[in-house]
Amino acid sequence: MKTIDVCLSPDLMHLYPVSDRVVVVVDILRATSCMVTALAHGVKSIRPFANLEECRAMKAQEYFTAGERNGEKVDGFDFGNSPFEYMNENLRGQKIAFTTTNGTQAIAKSQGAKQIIIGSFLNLSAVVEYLKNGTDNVLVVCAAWKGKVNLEDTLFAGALVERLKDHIKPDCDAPLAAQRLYNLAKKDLVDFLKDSSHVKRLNRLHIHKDIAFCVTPDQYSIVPKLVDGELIA
Ligand code: 3SL
Repeated sequence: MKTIDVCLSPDLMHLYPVSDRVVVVVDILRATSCMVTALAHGVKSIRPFANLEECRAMKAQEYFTAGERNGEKVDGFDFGNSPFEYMNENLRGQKIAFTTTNGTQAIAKSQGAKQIIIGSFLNLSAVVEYLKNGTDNVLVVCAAWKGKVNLEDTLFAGALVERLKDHIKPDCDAPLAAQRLYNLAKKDLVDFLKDSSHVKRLNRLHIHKDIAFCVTPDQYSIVPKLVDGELIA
C-alpha cells in the first residue's frame, strides 16, 4: 500500500525525502485556497515566488502581481490574498505572479519533489481522488506560520489521511495526529479554529468572511499542478 506522511512545518522539510513523492502543499488561510479559487475561475497560470521583489518584477512581463505579507496586500500589487478577489472575470486567461508569507515559501521548499500539487478544503475531494489514483507515496506539506505549526493546515492534512485511510497508510505519527485532530474538529471547523493564531490575526485585520469560505469543502474540482514553475489547473 502507498504511504502518506505530513510535514507540519516547512522548517521540518529536511526530514522528508521528496524526490519520489507527490507533495501536496497546503496553506488553508489563505494562499492555496486563493490559488485553487483563481485557477477554478479561469486564471491561466500562477507563478509562485518566495521572494517579493522577484514577484514584483513580473509586472514587466505582463503578469498581474498578487499576494501579501503578514496578511496585508503588498503596496503596488494588483491583488491581495482573499479568495473573493479571484472570482473575477477580468482575470480569465491571465497570468498571475504570486507571493505570500508562508504558502509560496512552502512551495519553494518542496522543489525537487516528483510532483507538486495544491490542496485546500475547496478542492478536497478532487485531491483525494487524484492521490487515490496515483502511484506515488504522498507528503502533505503544511505551510504553517513562519515555521510554527498551525491548526488549519494540520486539519486539512488530517482530512486527507481520513479520506484516504482505505487506500494509503500513514507513514508516521504526524499523519495519525492530524487525522485524529480532524475527526475531533470536522463537525464545525470554523468553531474549532476560532481560538487559532491565524484566525485571530485575520480577525484583527478585519478579515472575516475568508475564514468560513476557506474551510468549506468541495467548491471546486480542479487539482492545480506545478509545471515548469507555473501552477496550472
Ligand atoms: O501565509 C500565507 O501564505 C498567507 O496565506 C497568509 S494570509 O492569510 O494572507 O495572512
